[in-house]
Amino acid sequence: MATAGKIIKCKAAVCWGPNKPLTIEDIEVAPPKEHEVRIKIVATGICRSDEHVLSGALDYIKFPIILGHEGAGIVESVGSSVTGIKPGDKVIPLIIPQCGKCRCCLNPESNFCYKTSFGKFDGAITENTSRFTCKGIGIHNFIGTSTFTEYTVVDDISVAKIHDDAPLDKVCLIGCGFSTGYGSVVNTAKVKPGSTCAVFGLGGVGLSVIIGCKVAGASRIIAVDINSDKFAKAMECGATECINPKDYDRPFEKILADMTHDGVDYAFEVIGNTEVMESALSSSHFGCGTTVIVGVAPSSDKMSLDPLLLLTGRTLKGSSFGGWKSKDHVPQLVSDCMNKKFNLDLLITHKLPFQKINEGFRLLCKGESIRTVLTL
Ligand code: COD
Ligand code: ZN
Ligand code: ZN
Repeated sequence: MATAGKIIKCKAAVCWGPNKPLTIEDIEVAPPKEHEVRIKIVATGICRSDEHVLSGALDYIKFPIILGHEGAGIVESVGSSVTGIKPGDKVIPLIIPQCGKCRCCLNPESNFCYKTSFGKFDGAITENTSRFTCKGIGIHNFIGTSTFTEYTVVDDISVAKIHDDAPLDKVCLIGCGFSTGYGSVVNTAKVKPGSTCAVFGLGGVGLSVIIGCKVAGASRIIAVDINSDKFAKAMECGATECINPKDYDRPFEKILADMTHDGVDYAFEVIGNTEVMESALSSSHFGCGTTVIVGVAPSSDKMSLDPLLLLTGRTLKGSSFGGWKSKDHVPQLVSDCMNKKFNLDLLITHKLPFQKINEGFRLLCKGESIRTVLTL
């Protein structure tokens, strides 16, 4: 392409610090170096951890930064030594890379990678730099992705090539929220047909858990939230019943035990609340129940756990990015979406032009949207 090897000037939403609206700025995006890929972003979802940075909840983030980690686009150019990806390819940037060589990548049971910045958020791609500048100031990258910009540069281990006909304004959700929830069911819990599941928290990720439980053939999917406004959407996604803990004055695990002959087969915590994690574990059936933690609790919060719950046959697990090995599995998830194995339209409540990004955040904060997809 004519722009290959050159600096690209384009628009990006820059976050200058917590609790400030994003501003659309003219930025410069440097060409990709060795093992890097420059991508024209076409669509991006606004996901929960973008909002956590904006509200100041993630205090280790470095500013200024370009947020966004749930995007899809088209490769503009590639740096040297990049194989398997070429200009014109449709791609999804990956929040967890897959180098294919480290101890985690070589373990078929793990979807982590030594090269991940997930959990350390150092604001850089591999070379410890980013390719963005604005008004002469270097701008940090977010979890190796940064999708709130017309062009971004990512490491080649942090991008998956997807089907040429993939609808980018839908499959962008596969970059984080959908895959996180859905994979926690099919990979981490390995829900079996006919089982009983409880899903705590009905945001975009929790609804994706419900979609996964339905695909896995669960016969009961109990959706739990303290906000009953979330129930209609949960039923649409496949929940078989919805309950609000606020409607009861007994410990919630007792309510669930009564409803399910002593507990559920699978419980999912999709909020990030340690008390709910404890309640989810207690709601699972002795001898066979599995609980999966999907929500990320504030780092100061600790879970307290009666070891007897585990000793008597319950399993407790955690799941990031749904256990998917990112580079291997994202293309398959995109094909599954195109083959209508699941319907991402259920999660997309709003579509806005990129310039209205702050409106998208407002909708998410107020709980009025599940997902807003921005098109660039
Ligand atoms: N009991 C029941 N429901 C509750 C409770 C409670 N005590 N507290 C809150 N809820 C409900 C809320 O009403 C809401 O409906 C739901 O829980 C949470 O919804 P959202 O919209 O906040 O959540 P999601 O689905 O967009 O995101 C959930 C996560 C678990 C991913 C998120 O909150 C999280 O933990 N993010 C951590 C950051 C991270 O790294 N995530 C991965 C990349 S985004
Ligand atoms: Zn996310
Ligand atoms: Zn690796």
